[in-house]
Amino acid sequence: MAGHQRYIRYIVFALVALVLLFFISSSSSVPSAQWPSTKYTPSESQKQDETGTVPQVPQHEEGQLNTMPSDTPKANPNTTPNTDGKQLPPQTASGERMNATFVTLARNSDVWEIAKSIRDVEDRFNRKYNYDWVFLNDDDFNDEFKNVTTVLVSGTTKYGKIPKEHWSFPDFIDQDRAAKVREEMKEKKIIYGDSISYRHMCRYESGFFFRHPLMLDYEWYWRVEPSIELYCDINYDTFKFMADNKKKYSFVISLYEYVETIPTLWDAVKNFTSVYPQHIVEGNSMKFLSDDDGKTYNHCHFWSNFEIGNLNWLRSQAYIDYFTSLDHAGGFFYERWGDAPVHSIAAALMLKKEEIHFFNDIAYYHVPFTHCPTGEKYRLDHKCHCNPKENFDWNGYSCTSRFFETNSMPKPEGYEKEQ
Ligand SMILES: Nc1nc2c(ncn2[C@@H]2O[C@H](COP(=O)(O)OP(=O)(O)O)[C@@H](O)[C@H]2O)c(=O)[nH]1
Ligand SMILES: *[C@@H]1O[C@H](CO)[C@@H](O)[C@H](O)[C@H]1NC(C)=O
Ligand SMILES: *[C@@H]1O[C@H](CO)[C@@H](O)[C@H](O)[C@H]1NC(C)=O
Ligand SMILES: *[C@@H]1O[C@H](CO)[C@@H](O)[C@H](O)[C@H]1NC(C)=O
Ligand SMILES: [Mg+2]
Repeated sequence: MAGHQRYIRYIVFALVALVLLFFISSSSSVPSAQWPSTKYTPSESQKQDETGTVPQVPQHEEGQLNTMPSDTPKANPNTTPNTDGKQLPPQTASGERMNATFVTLARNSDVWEIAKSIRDVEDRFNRKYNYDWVFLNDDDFNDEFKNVTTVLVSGTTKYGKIPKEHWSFPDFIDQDRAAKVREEMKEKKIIYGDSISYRHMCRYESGFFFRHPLMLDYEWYWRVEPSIELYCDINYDTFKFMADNKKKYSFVISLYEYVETIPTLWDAVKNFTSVYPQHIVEGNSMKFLSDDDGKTYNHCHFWSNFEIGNLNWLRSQAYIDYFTSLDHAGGFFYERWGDAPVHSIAAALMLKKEEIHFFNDIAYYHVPFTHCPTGEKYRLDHKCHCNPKENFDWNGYSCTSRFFETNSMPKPEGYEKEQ
């Protein structure tokens, strides 16, 4: 009998010890890991929105059931580190930062799809550079959107609302004519053909995002859309590359535009060039756009859901005159002009051809196309996880071959195998 009681006492004692241990270990998870948190200026590590309020980072509550291992590594005498002579992952890159930001136009409902994009951009690039991220929306961003994106971005996040006059019909647009076009495009099943918001989006990306007050603080931008993927490590500062090599605009995927969305775009461009011949640069990339020296447009464009570019170029008188001229032609509403051909034609005619860069090394996906870098060695060295068979570059619908020819550049080694 006495032995049995002692046995129960042991069990009770063991249970109490276990409960104590549980509370000690779970409360140690409250301070979150500090790696990598170096910011280039401490004052900028605070996240702010336009009104200057600082959203709190959501935290685990004390005593919350947490069966995950603690974030803070503790020395454990019963184990040895398994570093095997290897270095830990590189921390934040040293050196100067460029005057640059990521920029995303999104709705609150895009939160989980942009979260995936941010995760990829951070893992492959920005965790080492901690660049800022500007989010723009025609509506107010909600707390969920701000909370989720704030914790994912390693730099400062900023949230801007688009002024109404940049996201509505200009007064020179005939509403009835625009409505009739949407009806016709719907019948013809043209993608986004009946959408008003998509047209506002294309016009905003064509002519306004770079003039938003939050964007005026920067010289360089990298545009990121929801649901994109990055497939390789990017181990250098792409903004610095642009500056050092005198680049103003860049792309990873190029293709032919749907003709139905831009029937008179080229006419409008020709009207612009005849009024403003001074804005057309010598040594431009006309050969990329036209097979007959400008008479007709071949519909080639750089896909603008990815862009790294120079904001001061977009804010230049030349670009503003170009956008204003196209805007008054009405094609954002009477047709369905996309910001991709609008940006591309501007870059091809108003920049020197050497100022446009093809980032072969940025492996990228936006539905339905993949850019997977040509060259096996590069892919292995940069831990790429894209299937080279899915690379779109040398496909017949891609204009990237034409870009190489325009610039008399040799195509990357091994490209024939990917055609
Ligand atoms: N705030 C806002 N963003 C939009 C709207 N429509 C599209 N976007 C954003 O504009 C970009 C392009 O839209 P998306 O649906 O990806 O078009 P697609 O890539 O051409 O199919 C994405 O970053 C979207 O989040 C809108 O009505 N409001
Ligand atoms: C976002 O964070 C704020 C501040 O911590 C918090 O009050 C709010 O409940 C959070 N909202 C959502 C939707 O997560
Ligand atoms: C960044 O660039 C913008 C636009 O050119 C400029 O107004 C701003 O002063 C620059 N900021 C810094 C810190 O150089
Ligand atoms: C180009 O200009 C001509 C002459 O002013 C005009 O009739 C035509 O509608 C314009 N085309 C476009 C697409 O704006
Ligand atoms: Mg998209």
